[in-house]
Amino acid sequence: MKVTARLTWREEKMLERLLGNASLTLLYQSNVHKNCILEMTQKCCLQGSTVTVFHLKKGVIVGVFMLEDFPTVDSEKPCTCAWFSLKKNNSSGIPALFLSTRVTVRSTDLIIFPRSVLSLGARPFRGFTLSLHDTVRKELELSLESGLLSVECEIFRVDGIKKDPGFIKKMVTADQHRGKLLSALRAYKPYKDLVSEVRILLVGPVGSGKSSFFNSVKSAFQGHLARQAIMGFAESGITKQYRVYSIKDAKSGETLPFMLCDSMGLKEGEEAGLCIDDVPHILKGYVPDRYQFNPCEPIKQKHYTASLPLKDRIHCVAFVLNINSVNTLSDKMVAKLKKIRKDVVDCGVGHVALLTNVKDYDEVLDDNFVNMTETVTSLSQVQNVQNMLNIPIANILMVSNHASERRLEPVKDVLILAALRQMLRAADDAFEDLSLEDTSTLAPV
Ligand SMILES: Nc1nc2c(ncn2[C@@H]2O[C@H](COP(=O)(O)OP(=O)(O)OP(=O)(O)O)[C@@H](O)[C@H]2O)c(=O)[nH]1
Ligand SMILES: [Mg+2]
Repeated sequence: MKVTARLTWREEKMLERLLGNASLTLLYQSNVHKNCILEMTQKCCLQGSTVTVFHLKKGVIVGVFMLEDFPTVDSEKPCTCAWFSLKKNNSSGIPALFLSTRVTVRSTDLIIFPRSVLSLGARPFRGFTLSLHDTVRKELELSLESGLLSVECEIFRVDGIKKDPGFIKKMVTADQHRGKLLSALRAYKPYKDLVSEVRILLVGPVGSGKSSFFNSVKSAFQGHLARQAIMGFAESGITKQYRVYSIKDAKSGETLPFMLCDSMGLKEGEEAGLCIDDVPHILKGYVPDRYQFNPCEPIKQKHYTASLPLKDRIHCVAFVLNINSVNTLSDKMVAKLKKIRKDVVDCGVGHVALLTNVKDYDEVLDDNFVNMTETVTSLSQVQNVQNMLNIPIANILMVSNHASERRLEPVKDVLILAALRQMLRAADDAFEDLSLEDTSTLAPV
């Protein structure tokens, strides 16, 4: 008989993502197979990692992931477990709790320690009941009545997961951080409401990952991979038009209070790539969306005389550099970057450096997801950028864009969203520094 999971497709995908893009296969379901611990263990032991899902009232789901094999009946063993909860219509982050623990299986109970955290009792004709320890209820943000709860239970085999407790802990924590960052960015308001949207300009060498960063930010807010901006490698660069992208939040359907402005890539030579004399015009807001860059013909000053309001100008510039080429940038490229930085500073615009193509991104994040710049692997690149562009370490951000994978990775999302948050902070710092004159809508830049 074919058994269909009660977990919806969407819930299954959320869980798979929580577990680092693993895949789930249903092994046991209490309302189809017997409400019997013996049957449960027979179907689930020796299957590798599992996730046990409890369906409670009002669409609340509580689950526990077990890294090691599901125990056999009448046995007790140490097990790496992670608890989580899912609520209907909540796509941002899953409250999860990591516990390294022990699991005991008896003929009528499945107990996950610390003692009495969970007991699953098969009472004749009454199905399964679940009792959760207060700590678990609190950590999983559950407002359930205490005592025994009737549940339906499903157990899935988890394939494609790293058999490393440290990795599991990181995956679980990453999802929590992702949720927190998303909430913070959704609630973000530019300093003193000086503008309704912060404009962030992405500049950097050809192929450094500017368009990919926009796609990555969009993906994080959409919950699926976005490929709006064209990405790839071409000698003369892929992006030829100036693009001002706004992003919608999939949860609220509303446009977020920032825009990413993608530009043509820089090239070493003269009359190749973005013309650096165009940059001040972009910063001052003169260049319209979809402007076709021409490396041989800079924008003419005389076209623009009137000053534009603050809302139309650029508020933060991100110097986008591939971390692998930071130490080998040619003198000509460095000179172009330095010239742009000077213009940025002269215009009083906030700025950060964004290093892309970071490979060891999940190793370099520590348990608390503190800044990654202290890692030894990227130290020389970070110092180099700091010296080259005179950007403080806190504003040298690192990401691995969603480039060639098929699904979103929570750890990548965390870095991408953290970088975006830092860009907005840099813009706010610059807003705070503006003179009264500058903040008036018609003031000259
Ligand atoms: N692995 C990896 N690949 C990346 C990353 N960022 C970008 N890429 C890849 O690098 C290539 C260039 O990325 P783009 O985003 O098109 O670079 P760009 O700076 O917009 O390039 P131009 O428009 O030509 O200036 C693409 O094939 C991307 O898939 C990253 O962080 N990691
Ligand atoms: Mg591009």
